[in-house]
Amino acid sequence: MFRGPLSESLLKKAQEKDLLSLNVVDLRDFTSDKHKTADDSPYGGGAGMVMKVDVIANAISKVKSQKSKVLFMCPTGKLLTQEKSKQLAEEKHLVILCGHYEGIDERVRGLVDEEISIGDYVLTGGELPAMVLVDALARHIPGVVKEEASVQNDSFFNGLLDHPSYAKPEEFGGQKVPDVLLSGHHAEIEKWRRKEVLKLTFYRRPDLLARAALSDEDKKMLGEIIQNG
Ligand code: 4G1
Repeated sequence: MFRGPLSESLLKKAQEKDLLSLNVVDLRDFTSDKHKTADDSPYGGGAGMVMKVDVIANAISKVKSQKSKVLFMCPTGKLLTQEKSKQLAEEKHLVILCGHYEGIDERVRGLVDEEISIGDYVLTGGELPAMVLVDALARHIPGVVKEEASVQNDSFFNGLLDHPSYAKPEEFGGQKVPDVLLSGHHAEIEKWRRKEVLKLTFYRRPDLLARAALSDEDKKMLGEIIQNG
């Protein structure tokens, strides 16, 4: 579940360039019995198994150092945001704990610095959420994304959605590329894009717009958008 995302694309290149180093740790290597038992049935009975706190404590203590921050991917965590991914990219060393299939002993919470969730849906494990977190934070490490402007201009850099983009052909299925984009008029293009950003965010994600820092020019454009329906 880790090899795929980590050995492709930007994350692969980031590791090759030593901008980022990742180690996958198998909890079974931190068990103490010959069967390598990492889970057990819950006290009080019931279905499912519980990941053992002693195994996890052993693993964390061996993997972490003074400079580590220990994260736990779990549904009870705080929702991952762009802001949080940026913060975590500043950390020297992260240890990311993931559950799999089952619950985890409640006392594990005391072993971690922060609990993080990527959203409200049931998953089979925290592995993919961990990869989502790594992907989001890697983009903030200088050199990982080729063009710095690409990180800065990204949707969500300013908390809004992205403007629409077009490439050849000029017409597809009766849909034409907006004239302004073919005009070569840079200032007009920027103005059009900003208006599209505001329009799209207003209609699709008004919650984002409510929290965004808007300029006077933005507010004027929004007024026009709302007036024109
Ligand atoms: C109750 C979702 C349980 C799931 C409520 C987002 C989900 C880790 C995440 C579950 C997980 C909801 C995440 C659920 C996750 C133990 C192993 C927990 C998998 C597990 C909404 C199963 N972001 N889920 N429980 O999915 O780890 O980080």
